[in-house]
Amino acid sequence: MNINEIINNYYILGSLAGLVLFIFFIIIIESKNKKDKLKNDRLELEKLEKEKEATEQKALLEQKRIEEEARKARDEARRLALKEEKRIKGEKKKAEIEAMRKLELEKKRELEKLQQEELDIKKREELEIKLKKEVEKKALLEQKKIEEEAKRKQEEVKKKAELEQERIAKERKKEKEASEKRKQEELKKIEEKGKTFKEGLAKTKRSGFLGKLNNLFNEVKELNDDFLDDLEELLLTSDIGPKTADVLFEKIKEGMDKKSIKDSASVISFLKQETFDILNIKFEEKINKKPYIMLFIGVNGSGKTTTIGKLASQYIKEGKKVLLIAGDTFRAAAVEQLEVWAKRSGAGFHSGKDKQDPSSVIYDGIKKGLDENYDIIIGDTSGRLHTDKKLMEELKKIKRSAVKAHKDAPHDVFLVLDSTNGQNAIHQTKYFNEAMDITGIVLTKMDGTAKGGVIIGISNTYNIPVRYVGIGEGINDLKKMDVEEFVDALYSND
Ligand SMILES: Nc1nc2c(ncn2[C@@H]2O[C@H](COP(=O)(O)OP(=O)(O)OP(=O)(O)O)[C@@H](O)[C@H]2O)c(=O)[nH]1
Ligand SMILES: [Mg+2]
Repeated sequence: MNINEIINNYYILGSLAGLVLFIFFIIIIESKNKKDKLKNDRLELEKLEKEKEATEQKALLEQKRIEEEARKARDEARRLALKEEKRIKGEKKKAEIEAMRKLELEKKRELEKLQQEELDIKKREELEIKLKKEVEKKALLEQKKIEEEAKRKQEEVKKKAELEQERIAKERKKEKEASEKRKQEELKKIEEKGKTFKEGLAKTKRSGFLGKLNNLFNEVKELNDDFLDDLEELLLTSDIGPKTADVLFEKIKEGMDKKSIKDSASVISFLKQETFDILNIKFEEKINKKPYIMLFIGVNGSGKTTTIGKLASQYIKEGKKVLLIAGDTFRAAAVEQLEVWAKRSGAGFHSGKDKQDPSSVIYDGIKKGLDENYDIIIGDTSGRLHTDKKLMEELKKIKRSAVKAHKDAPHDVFLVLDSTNGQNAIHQTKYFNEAMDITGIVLTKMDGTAKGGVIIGISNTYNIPVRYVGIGEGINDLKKMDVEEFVDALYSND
C-alpha cells in the first residue's frame, strides 16, 4: 500500500467518520428539538388548561350573576303584578260603585217618569170623559135635527112622488091614447086597397117629365131645332138627373140626325125602350136562402118600416115564416109601428130595450130567427142622414153584427128612397152605397109625386136594380119591380 492509497483510505475513513459524526450530531440536535417541542407543547397545554379553567370560572360567575338578575327580575315582576292586580281590583270596585249609583239614579228617574205618565193618563182620561160627554150631547142634538130633517124630506118626497105618479099616470094615459091613435091610423093605412102601377104613376105621367113631354108634343108640329132646344131644357130640368138627361138627349139628337127618330111617337117609343134598358138591371134573387136575411136602410121617413110591413105581408101570403127585427131603437114609436105591421101581417117580432145598441138588437134578432127556424128575417133600421158620418158608421156596425150572427147575412141590403126627394135621392144612393154595398133599391111614394123620373136617373147612374116600388100607404101598395109593366104604365096613353 502506497501512501496515496493510505492517504486515500484515510480520507475515506475520515469522510465516513465525519459523516457518522454529522449524522450523530444531527440526530442529537433533532432529539433536542423534539424534546423542546414536547416541553413547549406541554407548557402550551398547561397554559390552555389554565385559560379554560379561568373561562369556566368566569362563565360560572356570569351564570350566577344572570341567575341573580333573573331572580331579581322575577321578584320585581311579581311585585309589579301584585301592584297591578291591586290597582285593577280597586278600579273594578270603583266602577261597580259607579254603576250601582247610576242604576239607582236611573230607577229613580224611571219611577218619576211612571208617576208622571200615570198622572198624564189620568188627566187625559178625565179630558176624554169630558169630551165624550160633550160629543154625546152634540150627537144627540144632531140626531134630533137629522130626524126632524128626514121626516120633513120624507114628507116632501112623498108629496113629490104623489105628484110625479099623478103626472106619469096622466102622461101614460096620453101616450097610450096617442099610441092607440097611431096604431089605428097605421092600421087604417094598411087596410087600404092596393093600387096598380098605372094608378101609382098617375102624377108622374100627368105633371112629371113625361107629362111635360106630352105637353111639348101637343105644341110641336115637327121635330126641328126649336123642338130640340125645348127637349133639352125639359130633360135637364126633369128629375132624371143631368147626366142621364144628357145621354138621352144626345141619343135622341143622333136618332133625329140618322132619321130613325122623325116624329113625336118615335121619340116616345125611343124613350120607352131606353127606360126599359136602363131599368132592366140583372140581379140575383135570394129568396131560396134559408133564412133569407134582409136589412132596410135609408133617410128619415123614406118608408123603410112601411115597406118592411108590406113585404112581410106578401111573403106571409106566400106561406113563408117571417120575422121582423125592430133595429130602430132610437124612437119608441118606431118599434111600435113595426109591431103593428108584424101583428097585421102575422109576422114574428123581435125588439130590444129602449135605446139599446141597434147592432146588438139585429144580432139577437137574427139568432132568434135561426133558432126558431124562420124563412125570412127582415131588419129595420133608424132613418139617418146620408151625410152623417157617425150614423153611417153605425150602419156598418149593424152589418158587422149581422155577419157575426150569420156568415152570409145580410143577403140583401135595400136602400129605401123617397121618390118625392127627386134628385136628392141620387145623392143618397151614392153615400149609402159607399157605406153598405146596396143590393137593391125600393122607391117609395111614387103615387104622391110627379118626380117618378128619378128612377131612371138612379138606375142609370149606379146600376143598382130597383127591386120594389111603393105606390101608396096600404099593405098592398108595394109592387115588385116588373120593368116591362112599369115602363108600359109609365108611357101608356090613358
Ligand atoms: N103615399 C105613400 N106613402 C108612403 C109610402 N111608403 C111609405 N109611406 C108613408 O111615409 C111615411 C113614412 O114611412 P115610414 O115607413 O115610417 O118611414 P121610415 O123610413 O120607416 O121612417 P123612419 O123610421 O122615421 O126613418 C108614412 O106615413 C108612410 O105611410 C108610399 O109608397 N106611398
Ligand atoms: Mg121606420
